[in-house]
Amino acid sequence: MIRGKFITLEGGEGVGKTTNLAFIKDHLQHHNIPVVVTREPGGTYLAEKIRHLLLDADSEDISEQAELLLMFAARAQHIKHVIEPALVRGNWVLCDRFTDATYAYQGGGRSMKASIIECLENLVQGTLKPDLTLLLDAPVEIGIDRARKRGAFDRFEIEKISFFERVRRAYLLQLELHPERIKLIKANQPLVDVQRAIVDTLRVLLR
Ligand code: Z5A
Repeated sequence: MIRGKFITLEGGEGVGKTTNLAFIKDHLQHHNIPVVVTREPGGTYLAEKIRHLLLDADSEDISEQAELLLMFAARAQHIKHVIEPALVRGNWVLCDRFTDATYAYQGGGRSMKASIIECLENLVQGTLKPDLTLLLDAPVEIGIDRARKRGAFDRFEIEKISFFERVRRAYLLQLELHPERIKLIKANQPLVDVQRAIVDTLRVLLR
């Protein structure tokens, strides 16, 4: 059985990850590719419980270390029970956020050291890395404006603009560090143009 491909979608608030996840799934299925769609934090029973704890805006103050460790605890479950088995079955995995989000939010947003994140990445993932990461990028105000129209805010969405500016910069740094894996998609253009850029980028994997 040929191992499936692992595709992740990344970007700040409201850049269109969820919207485009559905589009990519349809596009891959149109090419007769079996796809598993999932998200982080989450994707398994335990990881979804951890997600709930992490996003709860009424939670007690969560320390930066606890937040980071919970992200990786959820990821360990997700890899073991969903991602790795699907790839081994030959399915492609399409995941809404993965470890680049940790570098962006805990590294950039919370200013935690990249070397600590890297340690946990190695521990939890071993050699597993996405084959392709689509980084949807837009000015912070545009994404926040889109996301906040949806109503109630989670524990991340209540952060200040400066937090999201650091997140965006950290994502762009990841792009600089891993240009072979991460591809930039400009998300501040009409959806039809965003999706055209996504299809162009996916062509390499579909060959
Ligand atoms: N997190 C972390 O800190 N560390 C980690 O390691 C991981 C995660 C894995 C999970 O939230 C939170 O966990 C996240 C980071 C943290 N922080 N927050 N907040 P999430 O991923 O579930 O949710 P999110 O980031 O808040 O995503 P979102 O706000 O749902 O945004 P989105 O999925 O990118 O956008 P969307 O829902 O597809 O689109 C938003 C609106 O814009 C919607 O009405 C669309 O119709 C519209 N839209 C989309 N594209 C366009 C274009 N091109 N033009 C116009 N309108 C558009």
